[in-house]
Amino acid sequence: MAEIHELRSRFAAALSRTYGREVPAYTTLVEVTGQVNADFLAAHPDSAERLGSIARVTAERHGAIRVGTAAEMHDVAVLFAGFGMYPVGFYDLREATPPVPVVSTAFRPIDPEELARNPFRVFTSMLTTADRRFFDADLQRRLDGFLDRRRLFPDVLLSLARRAADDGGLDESQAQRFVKLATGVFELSGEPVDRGWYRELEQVSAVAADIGGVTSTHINHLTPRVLDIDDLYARMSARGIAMIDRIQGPPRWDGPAVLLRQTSFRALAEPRRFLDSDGSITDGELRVRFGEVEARGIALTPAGRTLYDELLGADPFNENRLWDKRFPRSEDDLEQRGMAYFTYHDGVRAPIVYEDFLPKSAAGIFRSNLDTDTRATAGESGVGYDRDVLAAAIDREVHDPYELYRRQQQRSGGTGS
Ligand code: OOG
Ligand code: NI
Repeated sequence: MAEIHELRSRFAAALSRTYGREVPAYTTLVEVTGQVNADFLAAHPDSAERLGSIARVTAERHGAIRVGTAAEMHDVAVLFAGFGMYPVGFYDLREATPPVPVVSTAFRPIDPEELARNPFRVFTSMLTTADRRFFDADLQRRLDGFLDRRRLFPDVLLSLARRAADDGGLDESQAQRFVKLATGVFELSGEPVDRGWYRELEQVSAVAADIGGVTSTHINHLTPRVLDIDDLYARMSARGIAMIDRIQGPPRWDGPAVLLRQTSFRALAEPRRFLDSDGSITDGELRVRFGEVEARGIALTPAGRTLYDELLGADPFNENRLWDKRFPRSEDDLEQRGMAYFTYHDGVRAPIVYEDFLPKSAAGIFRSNLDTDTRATAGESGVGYDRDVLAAAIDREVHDPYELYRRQQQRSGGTGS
């Protein structure tokens, strides 16, 4: 039998192969990431693996997908449970600047042993079609109708996922089928795109068009993990790949790596076929899929996170100075101020790696890859898309990331903050 973690590893690897075929710049990114990691490991043999073994880091990816309805989100939850990935965290990107009309969660393993085996995670966003600040009643009705008519996930795929989740794995032939079908649903479809409909949605939001303008879904980026993101940024730029203008997340400094630093390159124009109103099919292109890379640091407690958010919200020109002055300069400081999570096996303190995402960075990543920002009209959101609504839609618990880190710390003999 192929156990769940084996299914997850194969799924991540299969998506990586497919994405590399479809988006050649991704292959370059993975190559350069591998070189940076090898050099970093050679230069820092004692510390490079403190936040995860090199085997884990080399295989580590996160993907991002976007769906249109609560029913689709429910199917996503069924599918990912078959790979041992569960919803963690609630991100409301409508509150970002500029706003994106989605709410999101991340599907990922939640047990430390499972994370160590393969931490594959997928940032999953759901379109908020009932939010009147973005969609008027007429557009919502047509959009919901379009979304209700499509099926993203075949029944056979969902039943294989249920079986894997129930039995803790699948026999070899079913495992192969499961991974193949699951990878297939996230490939870019060759179906012609209805030009008028796509353009209408694009007027509201490019993300709305990407989600509701087509009859399928796709992975829109797949992100490798790098040990030195500043080095990676420089090497990619030297190869002539234009990265976005900054690294999202905490600034570069010589103190402890915390949370998550990410950067990306712009979506590439890819050939697509379009269906025009007169019934003719023509060639064109769309920019939807991009490249991203990330470096992970220590998970912060709510107190640490509050300080992070405060410093990040401050004057950007002062960010580095403020950070140097106010952020804990060492793991000892972080621990003393109760600002980060650690394990304490056999009296040895080790940092717990941050396994989640950052809403401000996510908004920056969304934005860096769009030609136009979305404008929300004034007014009430109309419908409460909150964590409980999401949990009800997918009929499972949306885990609180802090709770998971705290539990891990406590189980190792720490007190938990
Ligand atoms: C998701 C953007 C967020 C990240 O790493 O913060 C994200 C999307 O583009 O759908 O992936
Ligand atoms: Ni991402």
